[in-house]
Amino acid sequence: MNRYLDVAPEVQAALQQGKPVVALESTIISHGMPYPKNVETALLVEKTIRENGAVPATIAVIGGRLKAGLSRDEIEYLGKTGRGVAKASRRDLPALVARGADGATTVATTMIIAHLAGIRIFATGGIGGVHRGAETTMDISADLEELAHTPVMVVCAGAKSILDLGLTLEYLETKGVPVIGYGTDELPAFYTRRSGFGVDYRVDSPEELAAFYAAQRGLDYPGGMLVTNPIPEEYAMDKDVIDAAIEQALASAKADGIHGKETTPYLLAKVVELTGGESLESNIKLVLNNAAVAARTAACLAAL
Ligand code: PSU
Ligand code: MN
Repeated sequence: MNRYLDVAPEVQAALQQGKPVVALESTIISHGMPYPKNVETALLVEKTIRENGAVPATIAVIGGRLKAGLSRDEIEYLGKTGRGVAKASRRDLPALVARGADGATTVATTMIIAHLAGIRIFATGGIGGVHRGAETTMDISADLEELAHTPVMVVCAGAKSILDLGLTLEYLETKGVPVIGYGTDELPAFYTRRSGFGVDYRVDSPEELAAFYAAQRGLDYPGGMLVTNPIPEEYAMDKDVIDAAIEQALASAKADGIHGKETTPYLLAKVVELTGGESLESNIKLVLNNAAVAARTAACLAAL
């Protein structure tokens, strides 16, 4: 076991007994949603994982320790402190560990810690990707590079069109990351079920998702895979409403001179502000939907 890693006893026991475990990220708690909805959602996601037959392991860095599995108090602390907790991507881990600091883990960092703990499946809302205008800014999320190197399956609802979805798919193809549509041929765009871009493979059952993951491991090369699970129809947003909010958010990010690691949290918060909380409700519903698919897939994988 890694010297900086603490695995919660329940998670450790499940892993030792070959029982299903699902990792969850914490940037979505500290930077992705406002308090107290963020804490309520984090706890509800854990409950959904349990109801679907797996043990949840919410991941974060606390006091310089890499944590796989958090207590209620730790989740409450991350949610309440919000942006006061550093957003931690791959490059931030050495500094946080060396300084004994706290960090809310992005998709990339959650994958790293999940893998160190031996967790194979991870559920979230949306991943980072290639930003619009990346051909000049070079703003490409470390999440994509992590998917290329770390053998964890990430179940998400696609990516928001704050990103360039076409370039994001190109990048993933170059890096050898399979993009799977769960029950769809089309990449979902987070708040909406459709993006106009096709996925690499359509899979309709957790059993087959587990088979894809097992085959990737059997091929013995590094890297994970991305499962994109469309938001349930009844919670999807109107495309025109969300597109207008995203355009406006992008324009104000430019006007405010936002760049670097602040870009994604800024855009996410702006979209919520502009859509009057409707997008927050959709966000919560799609995360729960992803948690259920991830837990059922983890159960199938444990049975292989
Ligand atoms: N996209 C979302 N919600 C999120 C994030 C992205 O729709 O909460 C968070 C995730 O933690 C993701 C991170 O890993 O933002 C990506 O940040 P960046 O683009 O700076 O790599
Ligand atoms: Mn970036």
